[in-house]
Amino acid sequence: MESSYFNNIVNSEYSRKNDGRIEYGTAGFRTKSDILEHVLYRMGLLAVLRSKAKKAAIGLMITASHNLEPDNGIKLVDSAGEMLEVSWEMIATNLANVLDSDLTSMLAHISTKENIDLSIPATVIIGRDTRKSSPILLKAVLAGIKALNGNVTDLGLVTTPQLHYVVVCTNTDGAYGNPTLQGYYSKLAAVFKSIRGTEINNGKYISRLQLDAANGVGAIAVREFQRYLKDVLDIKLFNDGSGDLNYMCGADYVKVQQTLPLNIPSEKSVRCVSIDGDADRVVYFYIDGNNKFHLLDGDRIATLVAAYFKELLETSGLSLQLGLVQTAYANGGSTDYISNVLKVPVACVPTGVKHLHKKALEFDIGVYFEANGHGTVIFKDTAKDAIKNHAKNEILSTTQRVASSKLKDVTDLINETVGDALSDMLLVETILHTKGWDVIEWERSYNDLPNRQLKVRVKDRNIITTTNAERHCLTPVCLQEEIDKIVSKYSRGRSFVRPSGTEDIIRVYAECESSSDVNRLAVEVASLVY
Ligand code: NG1
Ligand code: ZN
Repeated sequence: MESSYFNNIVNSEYSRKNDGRIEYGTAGFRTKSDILEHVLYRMGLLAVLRSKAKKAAIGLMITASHNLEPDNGIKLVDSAGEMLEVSWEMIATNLANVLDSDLTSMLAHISTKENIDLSIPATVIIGRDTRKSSPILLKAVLAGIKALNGNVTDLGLVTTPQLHYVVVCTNTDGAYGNPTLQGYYSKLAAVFKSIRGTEINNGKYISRLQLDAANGVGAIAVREFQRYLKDVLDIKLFNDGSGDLNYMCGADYVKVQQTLPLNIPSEKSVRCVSIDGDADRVVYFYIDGNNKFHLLDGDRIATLVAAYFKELLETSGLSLQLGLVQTAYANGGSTDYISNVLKVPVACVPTGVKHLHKKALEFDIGVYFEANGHGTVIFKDTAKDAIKNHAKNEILSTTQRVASSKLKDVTDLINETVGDALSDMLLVETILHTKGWDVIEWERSYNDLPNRQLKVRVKDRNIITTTNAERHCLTPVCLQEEIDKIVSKYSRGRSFVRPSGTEDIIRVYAECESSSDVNRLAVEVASLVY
């Protein structure tokens, strides 16, 4: 069957028109949209094979997340809603780069090597962001899926986490929720409302926030939440899609530039939220009475969430192992706080959600966040059962019972499949509401060390290789020694360099005690890699 099955697969409309190599990186394929059509066609083909291999529905998201409008990209979502299995990343890269003349034989090779039963039906669930190039790329994907007779569920304009959610719900026969957008909104909104009860405000917490949607697809989802939550949470929407995507706005801009996004009114002490172009990252910020900008990033969200879970576990008397996973970009202030004050085990892994997710699976309850605001909480099945059963335990005291059922409700508010800006936001809002905290109280738990990120353009970023969760350079030889020398001059100094997986640059990170020195530290280290 195999050789004939892949006949007529080469489609002249989607022939490979350039020689440049493209790689399936931490965020799938991502580059200028005008050189992506053949890649998207081929990913349509691959998604059908992956679906047959897993005997389940597979997701495809067309997005370039926080990148500017001219870029686009595609990532595959595996059957349990997680990122594509690592061994298939290489298969995807090979398929994207093969000559048209070898496409048929490579598909046959993949299906033999992966032992794929081609008679099994395939389903591919597709989502896309609001980029102007997305419809053309969608057409290419659809052509690929159709060429191998796959079935398609096209969700249209959705956030990346919504696509992950629908894939999981589809493959678990609805046990995780209804596999529709309506299922997504109603599940999260219902839990959010039921936890909040009738008390809309509490203590210093006021149920109002300003949200910068990066002019991306998240704005559509926010409008839906405005409808679902209109009586309990007042969300003022900015950068709602009428301006340029991710241009001087969105979570990445706010995190890296540490400044207000365009269009957000600088109202003193008002909680503000920025999400990115596909709504899988979220950061908070506010302006104080002196017009100073304060950022509450992924590290802050992680510590708030971990502290809350720790409190609920202790109060309910439930013994589950809680752990937190970060990357080298986590602020040293947050890591000290987690280890020394919260006393929650903390692990550091290389950049990229797949690494964080994998490590978090080792804990009963694993909280993971990148400093840029991409993260979530995941639970072992046994932990979820324990939480459910504990809430029903009759010998619990009232305090234990209340904590126990809160723990259960909060679990339902989390999109475990992937970092989800809006589900994370609802979780933060829930915790702040419960504690009666405004954003200033939240910030009080620890001090961030002043920090700076720089991008350096080099000829070949891959000359830099790293180890120890990217915190030390292996090559070029002696580079680490030079970095160490510079860092040792700064009190509480820390700095590292690594090649980006999504842009053709080297990233430089620096932090130290003094805000007036941190720029100098970053520039000194950056000058070593020019
Ligand atoms: P690179 O370009 O490899 O640094 C960036 C982010 C990652 C992750 C990916 C995927 C930083 C420093 N890096 O990766 O955390 O989110 O994009 O989008 O924020
Ligand atoms: Zn994103």
